[in-house]
Formats: sequence, C-alpha cells, structure tokens
Amino acid sequence: MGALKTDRGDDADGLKRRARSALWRSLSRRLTTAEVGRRVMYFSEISSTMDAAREVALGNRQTLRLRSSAGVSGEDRPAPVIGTAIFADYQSGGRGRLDRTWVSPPRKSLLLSVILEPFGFSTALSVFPLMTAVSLCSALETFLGVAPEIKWPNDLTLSGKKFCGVLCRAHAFPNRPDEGGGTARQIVVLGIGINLNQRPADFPPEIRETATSLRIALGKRIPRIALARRILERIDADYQEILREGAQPLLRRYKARCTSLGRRVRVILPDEEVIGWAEDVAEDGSLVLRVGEECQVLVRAADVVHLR
Ligand code: BT5
Repeated sequence: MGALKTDRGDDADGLKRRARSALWRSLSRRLTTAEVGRRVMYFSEISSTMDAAREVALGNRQTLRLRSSAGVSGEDRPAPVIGTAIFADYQSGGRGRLDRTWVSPPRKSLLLSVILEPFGFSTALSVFPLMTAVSLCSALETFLGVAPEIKWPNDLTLSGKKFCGVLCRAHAFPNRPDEGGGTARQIVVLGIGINLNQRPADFPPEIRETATSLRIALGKRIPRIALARRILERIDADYQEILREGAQPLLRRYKARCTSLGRRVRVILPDEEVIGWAEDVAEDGSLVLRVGEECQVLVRAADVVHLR
C-alpha cells in the first residue's frame, strides 16, 4: 500500500518526521542549562551523530545536508556550535570505540552527540568519557529510579548486561585569524547510545546475550524526549562543576559507581591480555591495575571483563 497523502501532497511519513523534528527542537527551549543543548539538531536518519557533530564544529553546513539522507532540522541562520546536541532516530553507521559498530533499530534508542569546548581546562580530556557515564547514571536514577553500574571506562550495565555505550572524540581546530590565529581550539564531542525500548528480538544475535534495554529491565516504555532533557541537564551540571572545581568531585562519584573497582579483571589490549586487580582510577581516567605483588600498571584504553 502506498504512503498516505494529505491535501498538501505531503506523505504521512514526512508529516510524522516533521512533527518529531519540531518536538526534538523544542527541547532546547525547555532546558535550564548554561551551555548544553543551547542548540538542538535532529535527524531522522544519519550516518552517525559523531559525523554530524564534526561537521557542525567545522561549520560545514553543506556537507551536513548531504550526509543526512532525511529529516535534517538545522536552521539557516548562524547558530551556536558549542553546546549543540545532535539527536538521531537512526544511524546507518553508528560507531563504538576502536571502529566497532553500535547497532540500533529506528526510534528505539537515544542516540546523541554533544559538542563542548572546555576552554582553559587543565585536566586531561580523557575525564570526559567518565563524566558522561556519571551524568547518565545520575539522570537515569532520578528520572527512572534505576541504578546502573559503570564498567570501566564507561559502559553502563544492568545485571551485567550493557544498555549504554559512550564514545568521546576530541578535535583540534586552528583558530581563525580574527581569533588571533595560533593555538588550536579543542572541541570534545560526547557520543551516547542508550538502548531504551528494544525488545530482545531487536538485538542482532551476536549481542542478544550481552545487551539489554531499559524497557527490558524496567518492564515499561521509556519516553525518549523527556529522558533526553534530564540527560542534557545532568551533563551540563557535571560539566559546569568540572570547569569550576576540577575533576576531583566528579571522579569521586565515578569511583563510587564503578563496579570494576576492587575486582579481578581481564584487561583486553590491542595485542595482549592482562589479568589483575582493578585498584583505582587515576586523575586522567586511567585504570590502575595491580598485576602481582610488585607491579602496578596504568591502563588508558582497553576493554575490561569482570572475573569472579
Ligand atoms: C561503545 O563502544 O559502547 C560506544 C557506543 C557509542 C554509540 C553512540 S550512539 C551516538 C554516537 N554516534 C555514534 O556513531 N556513536 C555514538 P564499544 O565499547 O566499542 O562497544 C561496541 C560494542 O558493543 C560492539 O562491538 C558490540 O559488541 C556491542 N554493541 C553494539 N551495539 C550495541 C547495543 N545497541 N547495545 C549493547 N551492546 C552493543
């Protein structure tokens, strides 16, 4: 059956898409944040919100339109870049860390990227993935009453199954001549994928045993836009705190939620695996791993498996 047509010749899908776009964009008006979500962009389908974030940061409006196969809702007037939150209903090339894929059927997840510019920030940018994990946990706890666990560095799990992943990218851009040239601007993009309303059959077989969604865990449908609002507000609050006070308070909250700490873990590095005790998280977010009596190792980027 063909798509329904309205008097104005719009098809029903197009109308729904525009209605969703208007809803997502109205989010920025309801936010009480200092920076995060000052501008909200929505795509019904895109390769990856991380690609869109990069193009926004570069100011490439044209590329952005070409990349989006449908439903871009950017504006034509200049808009703020920093604080932009980009949402998508579906990603054709959703990415995880190390070029792995992030899969999600249309409109079942929260898929977003947030652009920040931590100007004058002296702590390592590598704390931002940890900050994101903490912000997500706090938002989920207050909004849904659920207490996710953080598996180092930033997988969110419920009963050991992953329902949320975080991918952060830093981009350095040369200053424009009118900004004095010289020193590069550092932009950080937080990428967040949360499984909200998937049922078990929505996951591909290869992750069906290891993945879950909030709907599966809580037995109820999760409203995407309302949750998105809580998340942006929480990220903003934690981000402002980091800029004001440094990362220490945030790191304390991270350690309290990180279930990898105090456990025996297998750390999977690109070309080796190490077993040890996860003792601590360093100031830059590295995992402090004790291997044997004498040896402590700092692990910056890896996958961790919890052992009994
Ligand atoms: C992550 O990578 O967990 C980071 C995922 C970030 C996704 C967001 S969505 C918005 C933004 N735009 C993007 O393109 N990405 C970000 P990693 O730790 O490498 O985990 C990837 C692995 O998780 C995959 O290799 C699968 O095994 C598994 N996986 C893939 N999709 C999943 C899902 N929906 N739920 C649970 N596990 C999944």
